[in-house]
Amino acid sequence: MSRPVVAFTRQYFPDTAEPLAHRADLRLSPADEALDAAGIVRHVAGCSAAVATTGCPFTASVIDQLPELRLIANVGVGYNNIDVAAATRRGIMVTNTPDVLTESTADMAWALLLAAGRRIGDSERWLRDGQWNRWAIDLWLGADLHGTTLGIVGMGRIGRAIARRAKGFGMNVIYHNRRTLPAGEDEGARWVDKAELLSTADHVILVVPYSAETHHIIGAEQLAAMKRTAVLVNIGRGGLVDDVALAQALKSGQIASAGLDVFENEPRIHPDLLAAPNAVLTPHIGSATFRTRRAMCDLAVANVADWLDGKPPRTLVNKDVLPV
Ligand code: 8YV
Repeated sequence: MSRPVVAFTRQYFPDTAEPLAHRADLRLSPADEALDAAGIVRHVAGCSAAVATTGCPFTASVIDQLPELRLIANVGVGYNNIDVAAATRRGIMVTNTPDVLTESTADMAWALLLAAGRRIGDSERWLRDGQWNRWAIDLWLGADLHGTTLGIVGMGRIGRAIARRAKGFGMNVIYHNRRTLPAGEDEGARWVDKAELLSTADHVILVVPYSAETHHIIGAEQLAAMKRTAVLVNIGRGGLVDDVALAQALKSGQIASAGLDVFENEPRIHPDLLAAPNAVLTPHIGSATFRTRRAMCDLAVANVADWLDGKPPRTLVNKDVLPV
């Protein structure tokens, strides 16, 4: 009997695929750039499992063109690159990599909040440009974080880890998520509706999954509702924020600054954001630590191994795909 073929749609660590080599044929990614939909169809054709990641589009149409596919193992906790409903209809299992990236992504939210609040980006550029030839009492003044109110949109695992860190900064934490079920109370956070969060938080962090429902949850109207001294951080997905409206709000001083790890059309960044001195921009590196990225790859591969063993993958997203 022929061995199952597992496709890797991106280049991961050189040894990532090794644990599967004795039980499956491996089709490694030919290039380090992202494959588009047509590229994925070509690369994954005939494979029964694919290891994917953010930016690898497994749309309904891609899935329809891959009749042999049984499993998509995403390297990432978010899986908005996959049409899970279409996969489920076709009986394809979808897995993600929760938990292993929670703490490093929460760290990154704080890195961006601190960098944008305390003007690390623009003051560093000024120093490197050789402009540090004077002192003034009001040079590079930034926002206080300690003792202020932090608003977290999305109180899942990463939101809670962010809230835990806020304790050390003596911050008051409010949060909003769809459910009013206790989610952040253990962290001393208080649920408020979105309007209250935007108007009362001194700083706002977005860490909610992206979906049609959360598309542009921050646009011109919401930015206008925020404090003019506020810092906005986005470590969720680019589509949560209307980048054009944000660039405008940064330019007009509607909000003080932003720390962004994700963008609407990444890796293409809106030129007005690139031009905004009061934005700290990072290339989607929320989970990018040595330990975390390894753990994510290991978990994705463990999901494929579970499936090869005939077991339900350990972090299956669409549990309704399993036979009852
Ligand atoms: C990764 C992420 O950077 O987990 C997620 O949802 O967006 C990030 O951790 C990404 O999946 C790797 O491409």
